[in-house]
Amino acid sequence: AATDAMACSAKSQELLQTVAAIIEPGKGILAADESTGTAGKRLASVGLPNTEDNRRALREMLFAAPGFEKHISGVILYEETLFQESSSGGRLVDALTEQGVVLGIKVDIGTVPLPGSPFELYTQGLDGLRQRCDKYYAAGARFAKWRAVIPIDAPSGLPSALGVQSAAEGLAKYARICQDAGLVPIVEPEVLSDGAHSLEACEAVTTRVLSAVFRELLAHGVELEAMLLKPNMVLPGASARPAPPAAVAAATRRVLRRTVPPAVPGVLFLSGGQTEGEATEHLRLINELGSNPWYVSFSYGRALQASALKAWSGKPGNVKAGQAQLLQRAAANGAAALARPAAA
Ligand code: 5MM
Repeated sequence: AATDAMACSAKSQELLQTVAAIIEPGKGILAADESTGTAGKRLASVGLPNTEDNRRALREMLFAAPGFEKHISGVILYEETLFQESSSGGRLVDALTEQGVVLGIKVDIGTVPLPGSPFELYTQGLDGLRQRCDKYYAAGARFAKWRAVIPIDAPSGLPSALGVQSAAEGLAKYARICQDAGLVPIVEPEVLSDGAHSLEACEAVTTRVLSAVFRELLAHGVELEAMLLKPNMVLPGASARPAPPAAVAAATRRVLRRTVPPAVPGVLFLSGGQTEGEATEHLRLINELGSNPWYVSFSYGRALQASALKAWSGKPGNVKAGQAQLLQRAAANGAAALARPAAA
C-alpha cells in the first residue's frame, strides 16, 4: 500500500508539472484536433481535397512556424496526427517536442443523439478509454481533451436537465480516467452559440452547466489542481444581435467566478465561431477586468488557424505566409492572456 501511495503521488507530481508547462504566462493552446470530417471542411474552404497528405501538410505548416513555442505551450492533436509520419520521415510531432511544446490528444470519439432527448448530443468514447490513454501516453501525449456540447433552445426546453447531467457525468468520468493514466484532462463543456438566444440566456445556461460539471468532477474524485477548464465565453447566439465586447467580458468573468473553484489552475477558452479579432479582444477584456484565481488564456482552433489556412491554401510557396498569420494570432492572444487592469 505504501508503494501504491508513492506511485500515486509521483503521478500527481507529473500531472502538476504538465499543468505548469501549459499555463506559462503569455502562452496558450492551439487546438488542431479536428477529426477527419472537420479537417475536410477546413481544407475544402481553400479548395483542397481531404487526403491524408493534405491534412499532414496543413499541420506541418502550422507546427513548423519559427517561434511557434513563444506563445503556444501545448497543441491538441487528433489521433492520426499523433502517430503520423512527417513528409521528411520521423514523426510529425517531433517539430513540437523539439520546441518543448506539450502534446495533447482528443480522446472523445464524437457525438450521437442523447437517448431520451434526441435533439441533444451525447459525447462518446468512455469504453476502452483507459487503454487508449495508456497508448497515447506511451506515444508522448501528456494531456487530453474531451468536448461535451450543450445547445440552447428555450422554446424546446433545451438544454434539458438530462442533457446537462449527461454532459457533466461524461466529462467527469473522462477526467478521472485521464488523471489515473497520467494525462492532464482538459474539461470542455461547450455551450453552443447556434441560435438567436440572448447573452443572459447563455449566462444562465453556462452557469448551470459549469455548476453541474464541478459537482460531478468532485463526485468522481478528480484532482482539480491537475485539470484545465476549456469553457465557452458568454455570448448572445450567433444569429442574435452581437453584444458589446465589455458586456461579453463582464458576463463571462461573472459566471466563471461563481462556478469555477480557485483550485483549478487554468481557464483556457474555446473560440466557438468568434472571429479571430473577437476572440482576442474578449480574452483581453476579461483579463483587464481584474485578477482571477486561475490563469485565463486561450485554447483556440479556428481563431488561431483561419487566416493561416487562407494564406497558405495548400501551396508550398505560401507556407511562410501561412505561418506568419498563425504567429501573429498567437502573439496577439499571448498578449491578451497577459493583459492586466489599467492602474487606477
Ligand atoms: C479543432 O476543433 C475541435 C473539434 O473538432 P471535431 O468537431 O472535428 O471533433 C474542437 O473540439 C476544438 O478543440 C474546440 O471546439 C475549440 O475550437 P474553436 O474553433 O471553437 O476554438
